[in-house]
Amino acid sequence: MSRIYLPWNASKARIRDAERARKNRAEIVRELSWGRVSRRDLLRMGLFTAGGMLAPIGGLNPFVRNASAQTGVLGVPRSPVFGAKSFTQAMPRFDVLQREQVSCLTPMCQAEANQTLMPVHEMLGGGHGPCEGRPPGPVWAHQRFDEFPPAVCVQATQAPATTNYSYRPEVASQHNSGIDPSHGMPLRFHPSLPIQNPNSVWTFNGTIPPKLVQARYGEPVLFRHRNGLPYDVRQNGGFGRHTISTHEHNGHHGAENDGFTGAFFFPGQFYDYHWPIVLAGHFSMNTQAQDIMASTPDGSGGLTKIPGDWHETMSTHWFHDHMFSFTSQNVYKGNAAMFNIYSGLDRGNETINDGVNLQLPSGSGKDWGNLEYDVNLMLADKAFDQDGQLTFDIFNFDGFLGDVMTVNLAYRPYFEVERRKYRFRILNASVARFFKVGLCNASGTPKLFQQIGNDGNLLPQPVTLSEMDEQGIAERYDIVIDFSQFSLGEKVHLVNLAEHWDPENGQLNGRKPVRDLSFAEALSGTSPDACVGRFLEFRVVREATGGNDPSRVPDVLIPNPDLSGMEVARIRNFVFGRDAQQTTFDPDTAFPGPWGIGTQGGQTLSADFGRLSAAPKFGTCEIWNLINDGGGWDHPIHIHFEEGQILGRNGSFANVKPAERGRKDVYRLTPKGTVTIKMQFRDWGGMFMEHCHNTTHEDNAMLLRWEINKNGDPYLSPLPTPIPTPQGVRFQAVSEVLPSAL
Ligand SMILES: [Cu+2]
Repeated sequence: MSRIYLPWNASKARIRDAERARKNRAEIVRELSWGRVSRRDLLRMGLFTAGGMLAPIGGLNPFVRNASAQTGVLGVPRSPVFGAKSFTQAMPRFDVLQREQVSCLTPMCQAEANQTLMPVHEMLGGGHGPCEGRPPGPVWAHQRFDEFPPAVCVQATQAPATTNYSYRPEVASQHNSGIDPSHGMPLRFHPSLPIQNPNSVWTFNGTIPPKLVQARYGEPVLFRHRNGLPYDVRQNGGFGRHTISTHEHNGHHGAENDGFTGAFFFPGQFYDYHWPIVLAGHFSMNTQAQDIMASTPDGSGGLTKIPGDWHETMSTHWFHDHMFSFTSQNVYKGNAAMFNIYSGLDRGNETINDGVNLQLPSGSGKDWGNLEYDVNLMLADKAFDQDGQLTFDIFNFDGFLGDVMTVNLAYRPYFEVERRKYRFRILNASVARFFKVGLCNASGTPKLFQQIGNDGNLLPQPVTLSEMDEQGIAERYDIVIDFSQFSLGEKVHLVNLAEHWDPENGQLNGRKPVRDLSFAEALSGTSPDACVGRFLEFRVVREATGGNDPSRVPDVLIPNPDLSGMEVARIRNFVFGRDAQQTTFDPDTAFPGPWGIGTQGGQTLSADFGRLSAAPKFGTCEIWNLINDGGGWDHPIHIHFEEGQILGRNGSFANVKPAERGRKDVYRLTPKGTVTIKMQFRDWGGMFMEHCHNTTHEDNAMLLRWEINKNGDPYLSPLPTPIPTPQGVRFQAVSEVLPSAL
């Protein structure tokens, strides 16, 4: 079944049937999320067909009384928006999490997981368990903790929805469309939409706007994530899991800080993530920190040189949940934040002209990290039930699609700008929806802007365009729009041109965008896909503050690291496909498909986080071929820890678009496509993942574990698998090591 939203003129009877079916499906989702029935059970009961449909079996089957269900086509009612109109609410800037002294931490952070015993809530089995959920012992200790003692800490609590009384946009309200942060901000997607129930939405600190962490190279961050979700697994508003694991997306850190899918923690516990924030190559290149290009703001206008390869400087990350087989629900429910990393090159200060700073649009009041003209945008499609509460439907293995477009968790907002350049860091935080973002004026004429970054990395050169490439889930595209090309009072829009509606079967299609529309088509208002068209309105309300725009977009940003001379230790092939097999049946670590990954010509396997599928040797360089099995799907494949460069698409570098010629961490395969990448494995070790970032596919088993081994003590080969429980983490041997892994 694909997710199909009924037309507005659908009959009342059909809408009623659809709503009843949705309620039935929601009950099954609830039973699943409570753990009273597992997806394995549903598969065994024959409720899921090979095609990912809910089979017509009595009792649990929501389709039995609906004739159209027999063809697999069943609508769900469109999400009600309670009369909310587009562009009638201001877009809130991100809520910046406070940077604190490490001495604020209670208890203090430590290299190995804190195993101090605490009483465990009876809903979690009672008894006692460790206060920190990180797996214990030396293998999961923070690597090189003494060498990189945390210089700053950031704390957040994953919590049910509540009103925000401590919103910190870190810009004056004139740079936040007039929003007064001292007013409490209830958790709702628009003033016309109902306030979300506490368990409909779970976010960082339980509030909106989404959160932003600011950090700079050379200043290790300790991120303490507390789990404040309900102890009772059933108190989840129908979807979402109360155990979490937090992945710093594209982080170049030790694996104990990567948010491994099997290293989750429970309500009442915390997990200390140690993000040293070093340049890749820290231990092997420029080790004496002699190159000023490898540098970080010193806090007073100067630079501090740091080791590593400056061509590896990263800028725009995000972090989000990675709970095994619940990632899509948890991220959708609100476990998604952004993380800006500043450096000598990308300083977040547009006036310091020191020969290193690129002076990208940002601001100048602070030494680094100015946000006035540097704006994070989180795009996500959502769906509501008839009460306006956030809803989710897992009975769709193609990919969940919503019909309500949000930016920074606000329904189709507007944002006030000055006549000057702005940087926008655009994140696709959807479950399965791809975007294709373009810019146009009020009359629909496409307008030019510059793409400066891809996956958070500044490109070798900016690329000028009026519409970007498709943007897969988790990809970040940084752009600069120069609003001086517009007049005061003008309104210009970001437009989504990627349509997931499939006219052949009349359904929304979670497999890939079905069609990239022209501006005229997207703006016509006729697309059955409600997330197509204008979604963010820029209102040009002022001249540039100070009368001029000191920011620049240089012709050269960050050249790629030169990998051409690197010896290739290994070529690996990964095939991403359907109808996967499961060869291990560990109830804690294995999950049955339908999606999977075939490694080195082996069979397509569904996820088992106890299985080791690849183990590149520390300090080597490899070429990986990411191959789409076909079937008309796209898969945005994310490889943790190491970013790569695309050597070719379908065998040719000529097929790689200019805006993809930087460093990447998510690779859209395109239908039938193959992407060839080159990567190095250095600095840190441990267990990492590779998976589809269509999180519906990921959760339904298109995920594998790989390890960087032989990094000296305490690394074993392979590592034991952590099995978290509220009473402590136990370890077990790997369930399988693929013969081709080592
Ligand atoms: Cu996929």
